[in-house]
Amino acid sequence: MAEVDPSSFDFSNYLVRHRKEVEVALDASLGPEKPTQLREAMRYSLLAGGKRLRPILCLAACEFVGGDPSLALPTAVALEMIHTMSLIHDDLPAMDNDDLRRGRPTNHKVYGDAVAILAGDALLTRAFEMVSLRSPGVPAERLLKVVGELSLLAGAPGLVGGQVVDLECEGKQVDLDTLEFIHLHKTGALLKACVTCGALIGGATEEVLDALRTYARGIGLAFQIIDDVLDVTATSDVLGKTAGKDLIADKTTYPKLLGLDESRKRANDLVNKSKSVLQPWNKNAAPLLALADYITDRDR
Ligand code: GRG
Repeated sequence: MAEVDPSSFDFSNYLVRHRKEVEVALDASLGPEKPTQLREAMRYSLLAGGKRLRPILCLAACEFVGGDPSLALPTAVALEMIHTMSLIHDDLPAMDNDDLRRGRPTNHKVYGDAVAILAGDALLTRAFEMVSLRSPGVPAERLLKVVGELSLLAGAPGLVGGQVVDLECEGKQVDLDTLEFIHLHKTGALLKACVTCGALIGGATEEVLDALRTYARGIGLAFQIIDDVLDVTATSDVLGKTAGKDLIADKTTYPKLLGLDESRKRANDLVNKSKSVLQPWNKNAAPLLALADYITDRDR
C-alpha cells in the first residue's frame, strides 16, 4: 500500500473494501465437502456476518510491514475460522449456553450439540490447512512461523487457557489481575495472533514484531473491556448476541469492578498507548491506528 497520511485516511472505505475481500475468501474456503450437514453447519456460522475485525487486522499488519495483503488473505481466513469455531464452542450448553449469535440462533440450536462441536473442530483444522496448504506465494519458513504462532495463541497458552480460567471464575470473586489474565488470553491472544501472523507473512523484522506485539496487547485488552461495557449498555438486537449475559452468568467484568466510565477510560488509555507504539512508523500505520480507534468507538 502507498504511504497514507493518517489524518486523511478513509477508514470507512478501507473497511468496506477489506470486508468484501474477506467475505469472498471465506465463501471460497469451504468447498463441496461431505457430509452435507457438516458443510452446512460450518457455512452457517462462518458466513453469518460479524465485524471481520480479525482478518482485517491481519491484512493491515501485513500492509504495515510493507507486505502484499493478498498473500495474507488465506491466513486472515484462518483467523476468522478459529474465531468462529471459538464462538460456536463458547455458545454450547457446557460453556456460556447461549442461543443467539451474529443475529441468528446459535449453531447448536440449529444443528445440535454434536454437530456444532464437530463443525467447530472442522473449522479449526481447516484453519491450519488454509495456512499450510492454501497460501501460494508465501515462503514456507514464514508459513511455519504462522502455524507456530497460531498453535500457541489459540491453544492452552492463549485462548483455550483463558476460557478455562473464565469458566472457573464464574460466580466467584475475581480481582483485577485475574480478570486481566482472562481478557488477555480468552480474547487478546487471538487478536495478537492476527497482528503477528499478518506481519510474519509480510516479512516483519523482530524489532517491528516486538512493537506490534505491544500494540496488539493493548488493543486486545481494550477490545474485551469494551465488550464488557457493551454487554451492559447495548441491546441484543444491535449486538446480535444476548445482552446482559455477564450479569446473568455472574461473571466478573471491568464495569463490575471499575464502573462504566472508568472501564471506558481504561480502554481509551490502552488504545492510545497502543497507537503511540506505532509512532516511529506513522506513515504506514494509518489502518492499524484507525482499527485501534474502531475498537473503542464501535457500538457492537
Ligand atoms: C480456539 C481451540 C480453540 C478453542 C475455543 C470456546 C473457546 C475455546 C474460547 C472462547 C473464546 C471467546 C468466545 C472469547 C470471546 C471473544 C469475543 C469478545 C468475541 C466477540 O467478538 P466480535 O465482537 O464478534 O469481534 P463478531 O461476531 O463481530 O466476529
